[in-house]
Amino acid sequence: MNSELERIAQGISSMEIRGAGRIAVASASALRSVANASTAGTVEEFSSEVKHAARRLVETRPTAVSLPNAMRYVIRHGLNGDMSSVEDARTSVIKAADDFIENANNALHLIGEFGSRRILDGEKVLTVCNSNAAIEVMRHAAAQGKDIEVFAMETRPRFQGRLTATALAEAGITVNLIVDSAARYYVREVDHVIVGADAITANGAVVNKIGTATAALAAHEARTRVSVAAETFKFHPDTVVGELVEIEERDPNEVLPASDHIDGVRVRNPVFDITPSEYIDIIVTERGVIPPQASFYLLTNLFGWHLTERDPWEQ
Ligand code: RI2
Repeated sequence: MNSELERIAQGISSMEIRGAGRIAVASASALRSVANASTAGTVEEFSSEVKHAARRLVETRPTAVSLPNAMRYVIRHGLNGDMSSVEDARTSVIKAADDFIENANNALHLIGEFGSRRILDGEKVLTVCNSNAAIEVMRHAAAQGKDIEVFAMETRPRFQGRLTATALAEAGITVNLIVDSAARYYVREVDHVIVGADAITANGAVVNKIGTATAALAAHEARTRVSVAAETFKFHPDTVVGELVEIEERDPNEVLPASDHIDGVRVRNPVFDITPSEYIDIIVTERGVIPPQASFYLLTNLFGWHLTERDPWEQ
């Protein structure tokens, strides 16, 4: 097993590498390393090594579709066409991985640019977890000289809200760290809820860190706008053919350490929840700002010709 592949796969499973965009980029770079280090003697052997690595990565975390979408991109672009030698195939997979990573970085920049136009000077913003895409929007707004104040939900049990608060404070943004259950208390004070996404379905529902749906529901009640910042590789192609998104449930130890075990009590730890499209105003992507109801069209536009194909790592 390639050691860089194993390091990245384990890092994603343990959440040392986390965030839907980051795990996609890290997985693309893992395939790059596999391609680089391969000693395969034939193109077929090389292809099966790359697909095997993709399967290993896809199995690390089930919810964020960014990861399988990154694998689809690298395999479909990298292992396509005429590859007469292992060297051709290697060059092609490395290029596809590099292209995915470059596109992902460019996408974040464009999302920041587009999303920040929706933020007004003096706005107060509520956010959940630690989303690079959502942070990029807020950073762009601040860089344009808009004076914004952010309320960052701490995001139990892993406290990713602290990462967000740190990043925003470093960007010179006024930031308040709040407990998750204070979302409704503050939502009347804020003008805008901005969150990221791990997966967006064909019907425009957004799967994101647990607590997002509660914040969006409170925002809906208070008539506060909800924006989702997400690269197009967060749109879930399988939902067009009727699949449901699997919600990851992690180790109960993250919520209550085994040493604090309470007899007769089962601890549950779902990581994501689903916000229906009715609670979302816009989704900011690198291809533009869309209403959630346009998700189906975006998905068929992005993946339409592949929808009935099996996943490339299963072939
Ligand atoms: P970006 C994270 O998942 C959060 O749910 C966050 O909102 C989402 O990924 C998107 O993050 P986790 O890995 O891709 O913390 O915008 O479970 O960085």
